[in-house]
Amino acid sequence: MKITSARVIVTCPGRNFVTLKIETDQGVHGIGDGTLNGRELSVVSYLEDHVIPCLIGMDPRRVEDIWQYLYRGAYWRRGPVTMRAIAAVDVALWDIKAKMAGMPLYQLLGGRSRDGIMVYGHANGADIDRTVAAVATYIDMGYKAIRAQSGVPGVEKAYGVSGGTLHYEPADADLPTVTGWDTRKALNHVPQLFARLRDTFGFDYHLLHDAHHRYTPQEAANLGKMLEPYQLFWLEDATPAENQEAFRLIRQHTVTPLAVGEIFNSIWDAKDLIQNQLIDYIRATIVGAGGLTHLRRIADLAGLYQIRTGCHGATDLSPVTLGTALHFDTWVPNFGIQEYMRHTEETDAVFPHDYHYKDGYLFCSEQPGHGVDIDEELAAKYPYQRAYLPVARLADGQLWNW
Ligand code: GCO
Ligand code: MG
Repeated sequence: MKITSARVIVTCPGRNFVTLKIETDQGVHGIGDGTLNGRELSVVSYLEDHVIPCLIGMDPRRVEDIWQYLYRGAYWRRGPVTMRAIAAVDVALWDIKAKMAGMPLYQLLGGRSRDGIMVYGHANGADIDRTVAAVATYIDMGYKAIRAQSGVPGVEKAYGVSGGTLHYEPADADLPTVTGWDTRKALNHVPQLFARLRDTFGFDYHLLHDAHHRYTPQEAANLGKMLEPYQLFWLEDATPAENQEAFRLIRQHTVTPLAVGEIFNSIWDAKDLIQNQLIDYIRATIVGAGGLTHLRRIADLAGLYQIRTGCHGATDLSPVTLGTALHFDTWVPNFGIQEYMRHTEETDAVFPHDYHYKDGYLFCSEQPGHGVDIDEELAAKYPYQRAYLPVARLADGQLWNW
């Protein structure tokens, strides 16, 4: 069996997606996602200029060997661009393998471990009242777990607050929007938000919060401690994790569960955090961390330490990644939760799929493969549009972590 062609399709049905389509001499094709929010065309070039020429003629059934070839064979290891390109190939190859086997992908991973995938949705509002109302909407829709963010008084465009309710898209302009940040004000505000939420909705729902890398370890420890009475499911990205040791300080001061890893691209980004039990949930996902082949290694390492998965699932991860993550989630023994930010109708139409939401859970496709395809004709109607994530600045103008 041979790979006869591989093509990159860039489409922007409201936001940009980079999709790889691999075709074979047996008429079976596979689809992979390589989207890197705000830096999409770098992955396109990496795939077209450096990966696809090597793939033609290869045996698509050798998923592991091709992964090693693209990782070790490049000499230059890791990084968001390389690992997304590898992920796109890896997922397309798993798709082909599962289609050849006539099985939904989770069967090849080891079969079903659970009936449905518990997801969390994003409730946000310009102030606490509006966030409370947004959480109520999610509860009405059956969600068991909800991430809550709210505008911080005195902070211009605080992280995580959007205009709409169900669809939130941070990459909102063709040059980075400038947003504000003030740690002191946020530390006053966030505990008040969760006090109100628990007061209003009780303790039966899981509540999550994303700190989006804004705090120092000491400030994050303080926040975690203040949030303890409200029993969060997790506090996410409490501090940047380039220095994995930073989480030790947070850990020593609070029992609020910690999640990190949406920007990780390899097991090496997570190794110390996992082995020292400094986190509770690992957020790496398929497209970010080198595909299914690599993500399952991260999950297996995490499982040794009772650390559970919590795959990143923002809108910049295409339906191909979400659909594939649902197979991973259906199988992985140490599953925790899956993030679910709904795609727009336009996006869903470009990527036909049959995974579906019901009552707080997502259910993966039962079709052979991962179950997500691309409608190329429709995709061609939405040409690439440059869009960047915002930056954050403090009141004095200094750049901060967005
Ligand atoms: C999340 C995230 C995202 C990211 C986005 C960047 O927890 O879902 O933090 O919303 O900001 O994926 O591209
Ligand atoms: Mg996040």
